[in-house]
Amino acid sequence: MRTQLINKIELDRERLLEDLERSLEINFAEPYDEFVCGRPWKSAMLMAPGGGEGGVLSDFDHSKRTAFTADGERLPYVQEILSTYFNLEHVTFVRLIALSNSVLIPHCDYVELDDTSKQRIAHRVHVVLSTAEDAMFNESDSVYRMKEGEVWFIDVTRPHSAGVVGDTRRVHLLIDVADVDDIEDLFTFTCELSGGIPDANLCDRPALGDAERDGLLSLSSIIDEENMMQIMALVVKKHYRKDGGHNFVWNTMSEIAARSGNEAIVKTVEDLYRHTNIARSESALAS
Ligand code: YCP
Ligand code: CO
Repeated sequence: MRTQLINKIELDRERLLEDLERSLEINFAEPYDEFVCGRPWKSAMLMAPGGGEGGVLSDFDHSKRTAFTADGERLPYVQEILSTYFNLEHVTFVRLIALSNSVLIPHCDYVELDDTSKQRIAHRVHVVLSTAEDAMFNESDSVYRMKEGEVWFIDVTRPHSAGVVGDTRRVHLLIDVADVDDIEDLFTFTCELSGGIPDANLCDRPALGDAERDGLLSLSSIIDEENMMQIMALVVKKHYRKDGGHNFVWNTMSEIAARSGNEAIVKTVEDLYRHTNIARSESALAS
C-alpha cells in the first residue's frame, strides 16, 4: 500500500495525556540502533501474537491469536482507541514508538513474513498520538508531517526516514495488519484514502543554498570513522529543513566520503547504504 492518509480519528486529549504519562514507566526496547543518528528509536510491543513481549517481529509464534501485552494493558485509553477504530482480528502487531532529538538514516524495510502462512504482513499503519512542528517524515525526496489523530498507511519498501529535530516526544502507534480483500475491513471507520501524501502535509522547504552545500561537503576534511554518524545526522537534519535535490542524503554522504580521499570511509558509507537500502529491498523482493 502506498503512503497515504487514511482518515483522522477523534482523540480525547485528557485521557491520551494520562496514557502518555503512564507510557513513561514502560521499559522500551531500543532496536535498530544502526539506523539512528541521535537518541534511540524507542519501541514497546502493545499487541502481539500470544500477547508476549519481545522486540523483533520474527520472534513470535504466529499461530497464536494477537492479544495485548502487559505493556498494552497499562494503557487503557490506547487499548480503547485500538478496539474502537480497528478490527483487531486483522491486527498482528501494535507497537508504541517514541522518538525525540533523533533522525533515522533513509532506508528501506524488509516486509517481514508471517512464518506460518508465508504471507507478508501486508500493511503498516501509523496512528499519531503526539507530535509537533519539529517531527517529520521523509519518503523518497519528499518531507512531510503526519498530524495528531491522523491514521496513515506507510509504504516501508520505499526509501524513508523519520526525524524529530527538537525536544518533542513524538509518539505513534505502529500497527501491522494482515492482508484482506477489502481494506475497509481493517477499520471501523470509512477510509478516505488520499492516494498519496496530501499537499497539506508536505513541508515547505526552501532550496539548499550554495554556501550551505559547500559547508556540508567541506565536512570531507574532518570525516572519520568516529564522527561519521554525527556527519550523517547533520546531513539528514538539513534534508528535513532544506530541499537539496534528488537523493540528497546519500548523494551528499557519498560526495563527502569521496572528497575525503579516505578509502575506509568510502567503504563504510557504501556498506551502510547497502545494508540499509539495497540488501533490505532485495530481500523483500526475494521473499
Ligand atoms: C521505521 N524502520 O521506519 C523503522 C524504524 C528502523 C527500521 C527503525 O519505522
Ligand atoms: Co523503516
